[in-house]
Amino acid sequence: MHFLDQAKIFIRSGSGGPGAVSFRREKYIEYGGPNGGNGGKGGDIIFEAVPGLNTLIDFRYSQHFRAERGKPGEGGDRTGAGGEDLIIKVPVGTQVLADDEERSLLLDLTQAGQRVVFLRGGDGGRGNASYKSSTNRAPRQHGPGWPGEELYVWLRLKLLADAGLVGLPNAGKSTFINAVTNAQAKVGAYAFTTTRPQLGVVRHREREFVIADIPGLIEGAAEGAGIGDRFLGHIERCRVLLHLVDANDTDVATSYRIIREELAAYGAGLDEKPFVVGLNKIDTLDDELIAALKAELEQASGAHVLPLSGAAQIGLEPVLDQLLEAIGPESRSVSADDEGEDVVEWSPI
Ligand SMILES: Nc1nc2c(ncn2[C@@H]2O[C@H](COP(=O)(O)OP(=O)(O)OP(=O)(O)O)[C@@H](O)[C@H]2O)c(=O)[nH]1
Ligand SMILES: [Mg+2]
Repeated sequence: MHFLDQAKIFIRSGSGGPGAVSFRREKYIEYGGPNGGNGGKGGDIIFEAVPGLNTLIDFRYSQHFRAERGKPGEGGDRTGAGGEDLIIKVPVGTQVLADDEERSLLLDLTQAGQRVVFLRGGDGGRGNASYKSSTNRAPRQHGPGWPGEELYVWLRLKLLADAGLVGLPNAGKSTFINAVTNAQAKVGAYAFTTTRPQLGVVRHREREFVIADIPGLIEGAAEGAGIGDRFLGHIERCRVLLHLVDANDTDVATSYRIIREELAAYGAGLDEKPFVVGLNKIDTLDDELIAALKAELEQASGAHVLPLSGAAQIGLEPVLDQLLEAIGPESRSVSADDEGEDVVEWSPI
């Protein structure tokens, strides 16, 4: 697997700094009294969803995240400085899951810019000044600081796209996303050119929506054939699927069915999602053959089939119209600088 859509990480918030034990000592003041300040609060572990990221790959290299501990209190009633928070940046669509059998969902980061304090840093310990009482005027007591929290969690990415592209390898999915969006997906005349999901933003009829291009599926993908079907997790949240069938395949109906069966085998309701079927690469065929293949595919799918060519840019508008209609009036909002198209220089901290 060449893209990483899940990762296990260790996180720890900072412990609080210890309170100080200190007494005021000045030349002409006897019994100056306790003046040890409290320790500082430990840093929090914060998750932030940032746009423009499509993979958790960076978490392969850094897996341990510790926020700073609070500084100790000091004499002169000075409170220790707080430890710095640690902000972990993840792609929009990242879920934080517990490291247990069920992988229960702890946090779902669905909005760009969303920030959540996940583990709070420990409070600082009390300095000896705060223990002063009428009966104990010179306490040597102090608090050690409260410990931070630590946890192993799983990060899982489920991209947030409105429409997802499915099809056999070489069906022309990446060529299509390149034709209708700002994405620059790799295209190749060999199977599994695409090994990591890619998002592109479509601007159509004064609306915007996000399409996800994923690797091709082959028969038996659910059992691990090809590169398996785990990446289908990325289209679980799409509102509509665009199923592309290569018009040059020996039997377009079989090509269609293989994918439908894999979607059903994967589960998660993928085979119940609204879908649009496109007969792709029609630039290579004459009208008569196109009509015949369209009819065959319509019979197999029971759906209206749209002939198109991503490479020759034929029939793209009707496909986008259908996708927009299925997405409905409210597509997920994307701002101009939130296009998620290319790889940005990025590190998780
Ligand atoms: N004639 C023609 N060729 C196309 C068209 N679209 C794609 N191709 C060619 O088909 C081959 C596969 O295209 P890709 O866009 O990489 O296909 P894919 O579905 O993304 O393939 P995988 O990523 O391997 O699953 C490339 O050689 C493309 O140039 C089209 O509309 N017409
Ligand atoms: Mg591709």
